Amino acid sequence: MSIIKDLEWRGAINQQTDAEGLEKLTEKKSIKLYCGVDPTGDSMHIGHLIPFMILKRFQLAGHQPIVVIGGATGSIGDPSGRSSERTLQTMDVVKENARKLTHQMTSIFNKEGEHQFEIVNNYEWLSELSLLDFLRDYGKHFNVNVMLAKDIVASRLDTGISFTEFTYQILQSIDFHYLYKNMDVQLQVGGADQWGNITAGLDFIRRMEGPEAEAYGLTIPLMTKADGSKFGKSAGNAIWLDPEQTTPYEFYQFWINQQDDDVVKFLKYFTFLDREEIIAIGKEVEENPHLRAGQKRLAEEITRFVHGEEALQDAQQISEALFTGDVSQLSMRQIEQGFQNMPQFKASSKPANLPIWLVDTGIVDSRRQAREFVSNGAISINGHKISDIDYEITKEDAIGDKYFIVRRGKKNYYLVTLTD
Ligand code: 383
Repeated sequence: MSIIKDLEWRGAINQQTDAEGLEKLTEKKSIKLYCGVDPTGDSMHIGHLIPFMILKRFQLAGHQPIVVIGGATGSIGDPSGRSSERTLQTMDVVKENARKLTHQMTSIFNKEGEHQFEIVNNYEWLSELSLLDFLRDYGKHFNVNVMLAKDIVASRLDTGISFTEFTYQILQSIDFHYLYKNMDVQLQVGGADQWGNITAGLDFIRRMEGPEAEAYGLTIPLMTKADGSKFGKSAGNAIWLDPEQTTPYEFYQFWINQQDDDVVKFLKYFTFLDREEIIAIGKEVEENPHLRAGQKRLAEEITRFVHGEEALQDAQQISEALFTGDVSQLSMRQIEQGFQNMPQFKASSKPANLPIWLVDTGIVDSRRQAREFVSNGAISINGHKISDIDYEITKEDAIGDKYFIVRRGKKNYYLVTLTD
């Protein structure tokens, strides 16, 4: 199957400038293609993954991906998909973000022993441009009427758009032309929001290099969910690729919690599993939805891809332990990760009567209630059920002399950290 047919099957194509031409070209030879990301933040989120995973798919089919980190464009800010003007960030912040994104991109897409993405920063060429060169060599080829008609700009005419953001499409066009001319790049890939910028670049390439210039654009649909809720958020927070901002455990859980209706679509977008396997998993999801085999496979594949095998194992062990209640085997590192966003309490290491300790830590409101929970067998400490209301809890019970994992009922977990 051709790479383009594979992308079509995955539902990953929104628009193409010349579908037939691109399919022919990619079947004929190994091409270079690119996608850009602006360092407007210090981490990518899962929405960014899709286009870069598509670059990876092209690479697996024998093509050569280039990533543009927008050190220059990011200092301006793309107006696409935004309803209001951005606040400029300092150049120092943009540079630091660019460094972090480059690092993130490298750790996900340039793993040892695999083919590498080439990563370039458009600050390299865009920062060299003088104002007069910009106006004479580039500005002259852009028609303001055409620029105004682009969705990105047209949608902002009511509320207003600065000259700076208005100019953004020219910068991205200069990139495409620069990469076409100097690095032989023939295709730009991006999300549906990038259509205006990508086609502006293609027009510019033809203007500079003649109508025969062979370059293409391809966009990917905006990700949607079957129930209409917004994709990529969990409890209102974005799912970041930076493990400090979204732990690999939370990341894994995000995928595990997806609905049956979305699983096949996400497997097509976010894994490199082939058609047969995805179809087989889809069947399994339909026949035995309660097993959640699709969600598990999705979470496993994508967590391994983004965070690596070790982080995946941690995430799986934490999930398993919290599900079964058998938390006694968790390592300190796993406890810290798994409980980061759960209720946390502190206690001194003095031995204490369990019901009283539960009240003193703040987990239970009253001694009467605490005694009830304990005698009913509702309380486990570090995976062991304790139903003796006279039980003395001591430092020796703590995991690593530091943590008590308290479980009340099936689902309520609390982490108690010893302060001394
Ligand atoms: C900069 C210079 C180029 C080509 C592209 C760019 C960045 C582009 C942009 N992209 C988004 C971003 O940076 O703003 N102008 O956050 C997102 N992308 C990709 C994809 C997406 C887009 O990085 O749809 C989601 O991830 O295109 O919003 O020469």
